[in-house]
Amino acid sequence: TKRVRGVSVYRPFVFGSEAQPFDPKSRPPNAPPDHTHQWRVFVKGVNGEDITYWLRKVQFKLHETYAQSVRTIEQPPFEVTETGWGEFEIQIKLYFVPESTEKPQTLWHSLKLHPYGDDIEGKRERREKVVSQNYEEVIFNEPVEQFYDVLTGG
Ligand code: SLL
Repeated sequence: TKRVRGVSVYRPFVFGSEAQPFDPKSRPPNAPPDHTHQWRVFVKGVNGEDITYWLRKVQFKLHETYAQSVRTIEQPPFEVTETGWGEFEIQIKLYFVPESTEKPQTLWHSLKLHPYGDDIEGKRERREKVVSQNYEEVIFNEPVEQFYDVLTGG
């Protein structure tokens, strides 16, 4: 398969996490007693854009304190919702559509559970959602022709 020489194609996406302390009056019934937060880690398109034309699946590797710490998500939404007590680094592996012939790319996200900045106490009391997300671009350098067509809608 031929590559498109001298061309790089950039595709934007967003990845990150959202976390919220349990409501003391209604903890999730199945949450272990030491868990304090519900959280979600995700990979998604910018403004809800469908990115499945280049992203095939996402593998999230959680802390080894989690049962089945490797979670593979094969269709959108590419996300994992969990409960827990601690912050840790999540390994996120992006797998591209087969016609791309691209190797998976790995990124890391620091799961944030706790608010920071001004008014930490107030934020805690209001159980404010803690959002930590990044805009990122995947770069496909000299994509194979069949994938270049997919990427550019040709
Ligand atoms: C810490 N280095 O000590 C981190 C580890 C681990 C978080 C955080 C619960 C897992 C379970 C959980 O929140 N693990 O279901 O037991 O802060």
